[in-house]
Amino acid sequence: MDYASSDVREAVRHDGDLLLSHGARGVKVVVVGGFGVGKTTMVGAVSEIPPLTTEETMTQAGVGIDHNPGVKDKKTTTVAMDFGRISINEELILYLFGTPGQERFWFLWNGIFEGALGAVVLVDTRRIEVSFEVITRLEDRRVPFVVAVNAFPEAPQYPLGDLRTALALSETVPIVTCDARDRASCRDALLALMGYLYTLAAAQETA
Ligand SMILES: Nc1nc2c(ncn2[C@@H]2O[C@H](COP(=O)(O)OP(=O)(O)OP(=O)(O)O)[C@@H](O)[C@H]2O)c(=O)[nH]1
Ligand SMILES: [Mg+2]
Repeated sequence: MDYASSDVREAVRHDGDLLLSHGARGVKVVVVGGFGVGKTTMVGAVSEIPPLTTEETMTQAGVGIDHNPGVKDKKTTTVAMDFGRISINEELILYLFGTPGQERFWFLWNGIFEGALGAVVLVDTRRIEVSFEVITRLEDRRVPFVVAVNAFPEAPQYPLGDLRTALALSETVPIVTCDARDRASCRDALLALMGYLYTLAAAQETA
């Protein structure tokens, strides 16, 4: 499926304020990223409804199986998905699905991405390497995405150009910084994705 398709043109109308031509429309968006980058935190922070979470306690049984260097204090992990909702305006509602970060649950991506128009890739600059495989998979699926750097206080800050190079992103992929705990910041990241989807759809229309 080509995600930058007529669906996007139908879903996103850019009239200065992302207005739709008619009626409220729901758009499915996925929050994705490596283990412990803040996906569940982001969905919970930005959702206007109590988020659905599927957190399970991490136990000794996962030692040696789960890849968790750098996230030693983490007590729970997503085992299926997160779900939340945010109304951008009266006509555009985003349904947010967060993926599990542990690679052993990545088989669930197939269902989670079904019908999604785009994704926000959360990145933790202390562990950029956990994002490589995620981005490769999105590119393989041809899912449009923006990169949102979750600015953990103790994380190194790199120039966005350096991050673009490190993540091997094309010039067109937007990179924004955010705080996954902050609603307005997460909303801005989602708006960056909406704007990007519009740009892709408009380019396709004129092609
Ligand atoms: N300081 C700080 N902590 C954060 C931020 N985002 C998330 N956290 C914390 O980091 C930890 C990981 O967050 P989660 O939201 O569970 O990460 P996740 O990506 O959903 O993790 P998995 O589902 O296990 O892959 C939690 O303890 C959060 O409270 C942030 O922006 N700043
Ligand atoms: Mg999670």
